[in-house]
Amino acid sequence: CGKKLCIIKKTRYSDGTVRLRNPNIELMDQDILYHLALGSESHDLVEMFGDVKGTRFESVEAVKAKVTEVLNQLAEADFHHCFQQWKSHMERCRDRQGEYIESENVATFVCMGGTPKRMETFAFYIMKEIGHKLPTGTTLTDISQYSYRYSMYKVGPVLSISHGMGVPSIGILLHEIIKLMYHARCKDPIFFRIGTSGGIGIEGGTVVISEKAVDGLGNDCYQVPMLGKIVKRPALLDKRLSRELKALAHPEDPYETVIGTTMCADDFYEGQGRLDGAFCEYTESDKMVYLQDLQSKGVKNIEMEAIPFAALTHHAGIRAADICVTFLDRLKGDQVSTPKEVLNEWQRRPQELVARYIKKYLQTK
Ligand code: R2B
Ligand code: URA
Repeated sequence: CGKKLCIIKKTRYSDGTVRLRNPNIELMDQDILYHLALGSESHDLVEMFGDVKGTRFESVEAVKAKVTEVLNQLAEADFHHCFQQWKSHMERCRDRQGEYIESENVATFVCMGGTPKRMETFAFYIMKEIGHKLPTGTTLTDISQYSYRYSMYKVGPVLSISHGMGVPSIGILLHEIIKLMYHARCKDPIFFRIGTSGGIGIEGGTVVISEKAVDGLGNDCYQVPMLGKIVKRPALLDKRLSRELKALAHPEDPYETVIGTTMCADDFYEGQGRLDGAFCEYTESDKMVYLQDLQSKGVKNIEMEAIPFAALTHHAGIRAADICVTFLDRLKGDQVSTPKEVLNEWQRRPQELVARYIKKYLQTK
């Protein structure tokens, strides 16, 4: 618990906004979020993403005046608490070149999934679910359309973003989205990956909430070669968030929702033990031994992004959950042969669970 507090202190300001673990960023004149087609100077990221309702102070003096006013209104007993708040405000003022925003925004929900289409569909769906109204005369547009890399939609406190396929693609996106959270001063962000996967010993259409991520060698950390050496970062997901999501599965849902370990592969074919790639140098029985071994270790599904998703969000002190539907049972085959319409319906299942979470969260705030 002490360790958790320490990570939160390292990664959060006292108001819940993200503190970057990279001292270089605040020394830069501007930070270009290249793959999102956004920049900290070219765009007003606070205005676009911060959902800030509150007072904007343009100088340290203005903050001081406000704090003095508040202090004057406070009883002696509150002084210590207020002083601590003021200190952290001042710290942020220095960090952010004298500009301070008193923010009152609710949490930001960052939902990511593989394809631009799925994330566009999710954006429209969540808009209906949370009853969000776009300003008159506007439509939902892809904020990152000119990056030609990822798609991003914003629906009130929800961001719906595509991450592409595989570890490097989601890794790049996570760096830029975590920096976006910092620049935009988003409070208490929660990240969800709503994805697809291959199940192990479970029926197609089952929803798997990952409690743990392992790579193809069984390691539960993200290993990144940096400056010629391997750096390992623990791939940890938020256990409480997984349990909260599981509790939102309805008994009347026409499918199962389970919690388990997720294996993150670096390839769809040989990396997941398939027999139907362009190459295959093992037998069907080798494949079955491998998959059954995974199953005995509690692996419920195989996908391609869980490790960097878990590790980078954890490193940033951001609560995160990976929720994937399974498209097939890998103990029964390799080809995804279920009709497209059925797969489309299955893909909505993790979205429904996340929508239930967001709705519940917003209702209790
Ligand atoms: C699931 O599906 C994709 C491969 O088809 C990959 O992005 C993943 O994790
Ligand atoms: N995505 C994967 O990575 N594997 C599958 O088997 C299905 C979807």
